[in-house]
Amino acid sequence: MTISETQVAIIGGGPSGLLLSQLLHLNEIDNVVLEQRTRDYVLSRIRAGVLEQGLVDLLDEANVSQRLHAEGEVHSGCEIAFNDDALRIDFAELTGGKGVTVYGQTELTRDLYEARDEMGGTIVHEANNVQLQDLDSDQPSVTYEHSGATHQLKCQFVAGCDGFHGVSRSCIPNSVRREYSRVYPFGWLGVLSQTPPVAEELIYAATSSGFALCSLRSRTLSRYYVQCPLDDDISDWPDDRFWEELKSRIPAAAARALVTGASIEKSIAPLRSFVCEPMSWKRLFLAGDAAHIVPPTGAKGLNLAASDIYYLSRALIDYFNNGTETGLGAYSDKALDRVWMAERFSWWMTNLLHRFPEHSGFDEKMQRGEFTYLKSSQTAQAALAENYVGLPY
Ligand code: FAS
Ligand code: PHB
Repeated sequence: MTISETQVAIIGGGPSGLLLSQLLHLNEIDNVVLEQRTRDYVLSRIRAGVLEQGLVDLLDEANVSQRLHAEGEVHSGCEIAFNDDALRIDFAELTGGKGVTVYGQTELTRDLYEARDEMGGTIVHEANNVQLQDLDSDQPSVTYEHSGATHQLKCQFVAGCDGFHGVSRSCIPNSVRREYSRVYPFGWLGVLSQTPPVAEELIYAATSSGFALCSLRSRTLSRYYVQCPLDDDISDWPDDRFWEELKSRIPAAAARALVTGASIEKSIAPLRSFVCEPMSWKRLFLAGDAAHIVPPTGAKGLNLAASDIYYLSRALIDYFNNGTETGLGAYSDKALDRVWMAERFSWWMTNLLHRFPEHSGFDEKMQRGEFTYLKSSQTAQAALAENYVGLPY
């Protein structure tokens, strides 16, 4: 077994782990990222597309936002359509000038990898059988297998950035860990197509046959979603069927303007709300999807990972550079306050816009009433807007 040492062992080379690694390195805190997959595999995943200003600011701080500013699109509003009715939510007017930036998580992850390479960061890909040891001591470590050998990485802290299916969360003892979960009775079928976006801004559409979302990655690359049954498979959705279903769910003008094309990526994602409390235990700190999951309706998943990393990076910098443990002790409560507000918003948007199989006529009337109230009230629109652009860190 080889033995090496670092200050912070980061499990997971997705956006959470990479952003934390970059911020710590910029503050001269030694760290190693252990990622179970290859870099190509990580970069092949198509996920989020909407960045809150807080995340953009953090990427500026991490010195990885050059391409984001050159290629990302700042959006000052979006459309919410409800069957034959529609409403534009004017983020800028309702939040004193705030907006969101549309830029793919895949590109953000690529930018982070390139920045880590430029700084000589240590990222171990295909790190298998990662195991966290002695978290309740002042000498924790992580063991893993790589290139046919077993390795031990001694550290002072472990950051669990290994996503929902990672190993870190379960290292918090069952007697300590509390989990809250809701699984939604449908999924999102997502398609990426090399076609011009159907509209300048995102369109969230609710119809009696289900939800649809028109999003984008650039002026020539579009991202679309339709709600689908949980037991559907992408083989049930040839491109022609997808495009016809999308057209039937979006406003007529958008359906007429829609440019269809071959899908270059197609996947079905399940929807769930999930939170693990606490988000830290002894020398282990969870961040991002390792600690929480939101349905993508509110575009909060990646953005919540960002606020976790904002709090955790500052706490670790304070510990190593200023000798204070206050931030580490407060991390879980601080992060969870913002997590639960984003969970609420994502749950609310999902309940407003989706067709639930078990819904009664009354439930559908409640959805219609919610939309009619939203359309009639600047206050209600401002509440949606301030959550969508991102609550303060
Ligand atoms: P990630 O899951 O991105 O990264 C965790 C990393 O840890 C992965 O690279 C994984 O390989 C690695 N890992 C796992 N187990 C490990 C182990 N044992 N050892 C070492 N490494 C390990 N959010 C939105 O805002 N909008 C969306 O539209 C959206 N769509 C999504 C679609 C899908 C299918 C999924 C799964 C998520 C989606 N999300 C979306 C949420 C997503 O963007 C996450 O919030 C974001 O990836 C969080 O980043 P991380 O916390 O880094 O977790
Ligand atoms: C996306 O572009 O992938 C996207 C945008 C907004 C969402 C979810 C996904 O709410």
